[in-house]
Amino acid sequence: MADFFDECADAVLKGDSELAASLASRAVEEGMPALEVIEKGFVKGIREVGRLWEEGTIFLPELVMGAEAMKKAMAVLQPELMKGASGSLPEPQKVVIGTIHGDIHDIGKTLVATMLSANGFEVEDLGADVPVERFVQTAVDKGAKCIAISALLTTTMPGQKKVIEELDKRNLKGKIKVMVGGAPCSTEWAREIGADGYASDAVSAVALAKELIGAA
Ligand code: B1M
Repeated sequence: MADFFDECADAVLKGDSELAASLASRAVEEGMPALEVIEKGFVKGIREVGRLWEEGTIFLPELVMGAEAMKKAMAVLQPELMKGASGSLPEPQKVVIGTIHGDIHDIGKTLVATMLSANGFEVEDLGADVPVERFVQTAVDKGAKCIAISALLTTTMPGQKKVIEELDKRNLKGKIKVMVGGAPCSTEWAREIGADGYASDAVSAVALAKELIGAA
């Protein structure tokens, strides 16, 4: 399957949305494991796009085209992740998830949201560029015990801390758990801002959410 994963990565690298979508469809038709195809193929491609952009080999239009190709593939593969849903929880548990204010990166966050749903969580996905207040208010309104905040920019990471400060202001810190994730985040960062945990990918995000709500 390694060659197929390379083809998927290449389609994103070329910014070829049509090819990315057709490879994703082929993966579905041939019954390949969707998460593996996403992570070993398409995610590898988009990270390489990011690397090339950072070193100045490609420019913003190519970054945008890579992201579009990635999203087309994800649209085909995400329903498959739900079909493979294995999980149920002892009782219904709600998680509020979103990408923090100022940050429009939503591919990883959406993947995490899908995996949480597939594993039995009721997920309230607020999308991207979500104001601090909205995370907290939604968690209160929906009775969620966990808020999951994604940040992909070093400049937007401090927003994750603001959500925790807002919970603290309302005496909700510890009652509503906070997990953080996204490429620039880390366990150290989570500790520094007083978050309850950090997850590096969608699978560990599910395990962490279960641990935080006491269902692990
Ligand atoms: Co942008 N971008 N981008 N970008 N982009 C990065 C993040 C960057 C690292 C690229 C680079 O320099 N190499 C860089 C940030 C540098 C920094 O902060 N120091 C960057 C920049 C600078 C920018 C702009 C400022 C560029 C500009 O306009 N000049 C701009 C910002 C706009 C804004 O947000 N205000 C911008 C825009 C864009 C696009 C719109 C073109 C597009 C986003 C499209 C979209 O998401 N709808 C884009 C993309 C695609 C990227 C890269 C290339 C790929 C991100 C991605 O989708 N990865 C990215 C480079 C990189 O990350 N290496 C880059 C795939 C995804 C599956 O992985 O999101 O990491 P990821 O999610 C993982 C884990 O992190 C984890 O699970 C996921 C699955 O494994 N995870 C969580 C994520 N969230 C989680 C939450 C959790 C738990 C786990 O619970 C809380």
